Amino acid sequence: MKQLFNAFIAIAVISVILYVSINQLNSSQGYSGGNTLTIYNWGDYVDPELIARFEKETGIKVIYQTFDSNEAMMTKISQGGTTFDVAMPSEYAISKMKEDGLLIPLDHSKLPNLKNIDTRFMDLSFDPGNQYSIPYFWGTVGIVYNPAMLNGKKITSWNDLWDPEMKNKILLADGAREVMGMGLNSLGYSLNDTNEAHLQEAKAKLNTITPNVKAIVGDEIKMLLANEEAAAGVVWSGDASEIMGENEKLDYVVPEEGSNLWFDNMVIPKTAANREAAHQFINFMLEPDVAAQNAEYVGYSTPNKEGLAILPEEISGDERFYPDTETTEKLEVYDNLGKKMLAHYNELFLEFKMHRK
Ligand code: N2P
Repeated sequence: MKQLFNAFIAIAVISVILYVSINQLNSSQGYSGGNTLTIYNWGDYVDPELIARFEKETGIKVIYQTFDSNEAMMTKISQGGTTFDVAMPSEYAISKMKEDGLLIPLDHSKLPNLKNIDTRFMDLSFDPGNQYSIPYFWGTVGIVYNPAMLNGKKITSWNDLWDPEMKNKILLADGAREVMGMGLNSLGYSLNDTNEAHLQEAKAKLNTITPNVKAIVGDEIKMLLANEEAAAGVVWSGDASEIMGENEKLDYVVPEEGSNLWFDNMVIPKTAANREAAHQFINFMLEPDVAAQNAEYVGYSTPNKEGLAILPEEISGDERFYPDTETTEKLEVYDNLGKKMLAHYNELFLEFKMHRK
């Protein structure tokens, strides 16, 4: 009996030690649920002043981490290990994360500012009823270019980038869907195409653009283009707007063969430790003045109707970044192609990158 009692005491002591050290580990990494909020967002995708304002208004400490592709973000979240309270995936990633059970349904009663979002961006097919995600930014993929470095030439199509005169003058954003989409669209195929012959044709076509590609880069693409280190770049619209703010010689075009229309929404991953604060943060980002300040800072297009109304006309009236419904209807939203096809797109993109070496 005494032995049993001793064993019981030993187990109890070990459990307490384990519990305390795990908690210490969590809080030393800053990942305890307590009064902290861990946000996982794209690089350069929030005005840091707004994070400071949220911390001041709520007393919640924000831990801010970044990713540079939906694929990297999904891998990290599905591995668990790190607790993220709010993340900002794009639509096809949201659909996949929902499927994989990685998201929690949102409590709309805690998001009264949802009324500020333009209904055009609500209830889209990747998340009916916005059960799991709330609009953050939206935009297109296109080409930012410097006519002064191209003898005044105007770029209008993806195929212009294959022109031998573009030798070593192009930068590409480091995204599998974006680059594969460019290859597919340039051939007249859908950027959601899953036909193997079309995909191989797109990759073979991409290989032929290699001499024109100076580099495939992340967020530094903005600095390189603004500093005229390259004449053209395949970028997300908001990056283009920021670059053009730095260098007025540049222009942005959504290629005539078609391109991508995307939506980045805020979600709460299943592993969130502080769901209450996560809702508080999402609601804060939906305040009209917050949404407007954030849009002005990052250069991306806000889905917040009330926020848009207080932005200067030179921003809200710029059709390159706020295209009307007629224009956006001609663009394609990425479908969730499923695990296998997504992996195949990544593989083909990687092969293209290797081909450059
Ligand atoms: C910001 C990246 C925005 C990603 N640097 C568009 N989905």
